[in-house]
Amino acid sequence: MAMLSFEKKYRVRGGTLIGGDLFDFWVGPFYVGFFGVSAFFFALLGTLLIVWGATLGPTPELQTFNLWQISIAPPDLSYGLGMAPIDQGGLWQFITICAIGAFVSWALRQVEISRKLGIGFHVPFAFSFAIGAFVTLVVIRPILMGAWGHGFPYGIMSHLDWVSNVGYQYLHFHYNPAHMLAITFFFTTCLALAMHGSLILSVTNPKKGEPVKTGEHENTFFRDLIGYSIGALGIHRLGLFLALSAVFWSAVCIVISGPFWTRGWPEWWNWWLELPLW
Ligand code: 07D
Ligand code: 07D
Ligand code: U10
Repeated sequence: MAMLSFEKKYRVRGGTLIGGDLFDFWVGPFYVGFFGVSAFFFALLGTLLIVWGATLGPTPELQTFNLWQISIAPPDLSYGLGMAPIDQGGLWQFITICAIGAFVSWALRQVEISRKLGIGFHVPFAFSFAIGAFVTLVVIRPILMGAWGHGFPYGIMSHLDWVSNVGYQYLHFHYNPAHMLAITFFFTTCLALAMHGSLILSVTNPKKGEPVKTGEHENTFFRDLIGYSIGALGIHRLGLFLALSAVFWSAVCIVISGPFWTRGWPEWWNWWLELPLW
């Protein structure tokens, strides 16, 4: 079915989680829905708060609007888990609420669209892992450590400084075992996507005049090469598993740094030297 006639068929009422028919319409290509309005609201408000925060910054005029220099810092550690004045981290707290509001709205919008289409909830399920990692960084870990000041600053360069500083607080972050797992899953995700993308192109995009090949060719390539093919559905399951595992272990690696391990990560490996076996 051509895209246009398909859209006519499925662009009908229903499937909303909240708001009934009220926002059940499209604007151009975009589905709106209650969560489209709330996502739009939170994203716009959060962005405006960042712009406002930029004008309050210490570097006036041109510097203020250097996109790379804009940074909204969390409150000082001395504010603990309380609210801070607006120009001393309060803004960061409001922007955090807007960010979570926008991300969660976006996920629920994915749910409504999936319901309309009668497809699974795999996409919102996957996106919720990204939201989970963000919430781990700016809500869960700060709460476990007793201060909002442990969140990362909202700025392009400044958030890199935060990652580096926090990394070196634990001496050598590469020795964090969950960080190792996360990195391995990220690298494996790239390997899997490169293998899958290249295999599909090699089969479905042949030279002029050559016929398009089939799933049999895909299977046979990997059986000939490594003795096993995971299959057309299997590679997508594996890809999703690898990517979600990468984000999951990322969240684990940062939430254990501080709340559950306060020394350098190289020292964690002493358990090996301390095995009674030796
Ligand atoms: C390609 C999908 C499109 C999304 C893009 C990002 C903004 C920010 C905001 C001016 C893959 C849009 C960016 C809306 C503008 C302001 C205030 C996704 C694609 C193009 N980071 N990070 C980047 C975010 C964290 C780290 C780039 C966000 C953690 C390192 C971009 C978050 C840690 C490096 C960016 C977030 C961390 C980056 C490219 C949230 C650990 C880089 C991102 C909400 C996870 C790289 C200058 C990209 C870079 C980079 C955005 C969180 C580490 C600005 C939105 C705290 C080490 N990060 N990041 O392509 O070049 O993602 O930085 O959690 O080297 Mg980051
Ligand atoms: C948090 C992003 C969520 C995004 C959302 C959506 C918008 C809309 C709009 C485009 C999690 C946002 C959307 C804003 C945009 C439009 C229109 C994703 C998030 C919800 N590290 N490290 C990681 C590596 C070192 C350190 C993770 C590698 C050093 C710290 C990953 C190396 C030290 C932290 C990773 C390396 C150090 C991490 C990041 C190599 C520094 C974290 C991925 C090769 C000296 C962070 C949860 C991630 C983490 C993290 C990889 C080196 C420190 C596994 C490959 C040794 C402090 N590092 N790292 O988590 O786990 O994505 O965060 O050296 O906090 Mg590391
Ligand atoms: C995959 C795939 C596959 C495909 C695919 C894909 C995975 C099977 C079949 C998809 C992959 C690609 C297309 C490849 C490229 C993708 C990437 C590299 C990933 C990164 C993507 C990007 C960088 C693009 C990001 C773009 C975004 C997020 C769009 C930005 C959109 C907006 C700003 C609008 C958002 C819409 C919303 C919120 C809802 C509707 C709202 C509007 C239309 C705006 C108007 C608002 C209203 C009507 C509501 C009114 C609002 C109110 C009342 C609130 C206001 C309140 C105030 C107080 C102001 O596997 O193969 O192929 O394609």
